[in-house]
This record gives sequence, structure tokens and C-alpha cells, in this order.
Amino acid sequence: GKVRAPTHVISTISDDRGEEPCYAGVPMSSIVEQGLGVGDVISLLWFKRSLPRYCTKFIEICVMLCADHGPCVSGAHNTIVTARAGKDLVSCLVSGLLTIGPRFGGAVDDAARYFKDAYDRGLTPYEFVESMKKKGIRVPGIGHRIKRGDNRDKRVELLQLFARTNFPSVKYMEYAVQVETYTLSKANNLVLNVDGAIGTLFLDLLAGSGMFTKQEIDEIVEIGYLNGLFVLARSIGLIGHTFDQKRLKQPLYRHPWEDVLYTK
Ligand code: Q5B
Repeated sequence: GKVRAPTHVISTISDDRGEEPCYAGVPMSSIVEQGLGVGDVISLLWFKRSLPRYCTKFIEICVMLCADHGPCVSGAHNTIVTARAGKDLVSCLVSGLLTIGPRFGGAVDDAARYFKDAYDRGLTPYEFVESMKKKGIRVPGIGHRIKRGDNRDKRVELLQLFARTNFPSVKYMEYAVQVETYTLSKANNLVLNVDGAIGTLFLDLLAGSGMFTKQEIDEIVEIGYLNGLFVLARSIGLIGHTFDQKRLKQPLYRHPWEDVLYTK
């Protein structure tokens, strides 16, 4: 009989061999005919399942709200400098993306990890925050360069409003709000930021939707899917900044001497 050559790649999320491509078994035509959106496509390709509409809408809101946050943030700044150096779109995009990490935009997964662990272990906000301080770790999802207790992040408020209205349970988010109340009592800049809001609300989505087993939730948190939402979203803005600089025919960027402290 025929002997199957051993394969070198295993893939479980999409298949392009038939008449039309399928995402997690769902044919492209069905996606279009049902009027599904990018939240559904993310559900299929990242989570390998169709999620209820409120979940896919939440994913779409995350993408919309994180698409850009002005030219001054690390990612946009890098992209702008790269565009002004005459580089191509992909170089401009990746130079911005490479700034996403534990301080900027890439704290979503760690927020989910640390808040989940603290909530599941029944730590009070005081115990959680002070234990992080003892370990010398900043609480991921807390703190912002320009947002303050008296100048909250509108994006966080919008995400919370949507979840309170549509999610069956928002226990992780409510815990994050209690943590924020405690951190704000320490310093006015220690607000729940957009990374923290998405991280904790995604925990609520995973736990409350009934679409994931406990083991699957632990795996998603352990692997770290959620920074992907910020990376995907911010790519939209970074591409926009690239086009903007090129449209404006901006010259090569050089940082002014006056803004550098030259010292020995
Ligand atoms: N302190 C975000 O720091 C920032 C603390 C803390 C305990 C904390 C900082 C931080 C965790 C990582 C995180 C996501 C670096 C942020 C984003 C997307 C964005 C960006 C945009 C967009 C800001 C002053 C004092 C010090 C610190 C203490 C600060 N954070 N303590 N836990 N989490 N957060 N990142 O302002 O006693 O004086 O030494 O690392 O969640 O990236 O728009 O810009 O959409 O693009 O530089 O929104 O919070 O504050 O370093 O001067 O600290 O607060 O220990 O205490 P800052 P620092 P002390 S959202």
C-alpha cells in the first residue's frame, strides 16, 4: 500500500486545500454570508471556535480602542522616526511593534496572569499589591504616563461599561477595580490602565462565556494570547503613522542637541 511521507509541519487552525479557505473548519463563504466580523475571525484563528456575539464584539472593541494613542507613545514615535528615515512600510511597522513589551502595551498577558493568580488565591488588594512590591515587581496593568485618578482613561471606562452590560460575570474586573482603589490611595498615577482592563476583562470572558474549560483558560493565560490583541490593534495605528509621515514628506529625523544632557 501507499506509505505516507512523514510531515514536518502540523497545523490546526486553517486549511487552504479545498475550493475555498477554511478558518477552524468554517469556510470563507460562510463567514462572509453570515456577516461575521474581524472578532469572529480572531475567535476562529486564535481560539479555534466560534464565540458568542458579545465576545466577538468585545474583541472588536479592544481592537478599535487600542488602534492608536497618538504620535508620542513609544511605538508611534519609533514608526515615525523610521518612516522619516525613508524606510519601507514593513520596517516602519516592525520598528514600532518592537517597543511593545512589559512597560508599553505588552502588559496584558502579565496583568491576566498576576490578577488571576491573586484573585484565585483570595488575596486582598492590599496583600496582592504589597506582595508584588516585596518581590520588586510593578503590578502589570497598573500605572500610566499621562492618565491619573482625576483624569481616567476613557478606553478603560468604555471597556468596563460594555462588560458590565454584556458579560455574565465581571469578577476579575471588579477585583481589578478594588486593586486600583488601593493603588490610587498610594499614588495618583497608579490607575488601572488599558492593558490591565483588557487582561482582567478577558479573564472574565474566558471564565464566564462557558466556552472554555479551566484547563484551556490556564493554557491561554500561560501561553500568553492577550498581548496579541494590543499588537494587532496598534498595527493599525502604526501603519497610519507611516502613511502620514510619507504623505507629509517629512525629512530625516534628528533629535535636537538641546534635548540631550551630554555628561561624563
Ligand atoms: N509605579 C506604565 O510609569 C508605567 C507601578 C508602580 C507599582 C506599578 C508604569 C508601569 C506596569 C506596566 C503596564 C502598560 C511604565 C501601560 C500602555 C499603552 C498606552 C501608553 C500611552 C497606549 C508608567 C512612579 C512611581 C514609582 C514606581 C511606581 C509605577 N507603576 N508601582 N506598580 N505598576 N506599569 N504598562 O509614569 O516610589 O517613586 O519609586 O510599569 O501596565 O502602555 O498612552 O502612553 O495606548 O499607547 O514612568 O496607554 O506604571 O512612572 O516609573 O516614574 O514610577 O510609581 O515604582 O514609585 P511612569 P514611574 P517610587 S498602558
